[in-house]
Amino acid sequence: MTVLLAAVMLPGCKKEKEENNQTGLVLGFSQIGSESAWRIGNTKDIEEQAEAYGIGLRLENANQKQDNQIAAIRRFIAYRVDVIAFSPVVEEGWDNVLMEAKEAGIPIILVDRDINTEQEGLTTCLIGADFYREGVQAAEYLIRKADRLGLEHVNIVEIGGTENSTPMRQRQAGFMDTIAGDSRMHVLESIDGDFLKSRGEECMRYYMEKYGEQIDVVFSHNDEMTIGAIPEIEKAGFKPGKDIIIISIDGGQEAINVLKEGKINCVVECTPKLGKELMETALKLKKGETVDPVIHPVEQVFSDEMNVSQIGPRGY
Ligand code: GYE
Repeated sequence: MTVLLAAVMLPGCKKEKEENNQTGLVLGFSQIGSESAWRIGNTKDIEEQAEAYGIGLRLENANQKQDNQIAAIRRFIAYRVDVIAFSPVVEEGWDNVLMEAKEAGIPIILVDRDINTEQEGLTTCLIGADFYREGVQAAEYLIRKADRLGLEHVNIVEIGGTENSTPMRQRQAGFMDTIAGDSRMHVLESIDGDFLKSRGEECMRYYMEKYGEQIDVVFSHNDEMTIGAIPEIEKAGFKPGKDIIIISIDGGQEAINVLKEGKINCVVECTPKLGKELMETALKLKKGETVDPVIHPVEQVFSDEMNVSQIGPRGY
């Protein structure tokens, strides 16, 4: 009965969302998927802000597949939305579909992640975090922590985000560039954990079996993978946050709770709240105004260097 009702009601709800456009603007948005609390928070924020701004939103979830995103962008073109936005799962492979949008005269906004194209001028701007800086901040925390503990040799294992994605590439580059100047730091291995909790778990199990007590630090590119990794450290008989330094990125509520328990040492914030900037930018583009090519949100670092009990509710 419930399923039937949902099936009957869903298309109606979608239409309502698109028709809620007091501004006369329809925005097509292709989201990557629902792989993390970050992503779910990002989708929710974009839906809420579209509603608040009176912008009609046509949102499609690509279930982590680039092909689905390309198909969604083609549907947005056919539907003749005013502006197209998307969070590209990987950086390469967008030239053709973006040329089609350009020929149709529809401006493109990149949300969250960047792309690499052969042709220039296919997109108007990028609204997303400075991932390189997040990697630098993670490494700077580690250097301070090693100083405080008086460590002379630091073995690091890395659990990386989706291969060929901007946050994976930039977080790794920022981190590696920063530790390169510190002769105590040694990276034992880096593996792609695809930003998924299940992969974080698998990677950590492998690391514990292969390196065991040699591991001093886990640098994980997002909270989901960190939360997947922690029980594997415990199962192997070590205390996360004490025997092994745990560094994560995102700052969702679940990870902040674990930071408060002392099982994570540092979480670099990456905010999913990009909806407001997205709506403002889409409105400017509709009016034919120019927009800033890159918009980075302001972000902070949460760690055992501060009074963690005072960190307020995160909202994602
Ligand atoms: O860190 C991760 C998500 O692109 C910033 O994607 C985003 C990343 C985020 O799945 O949790």
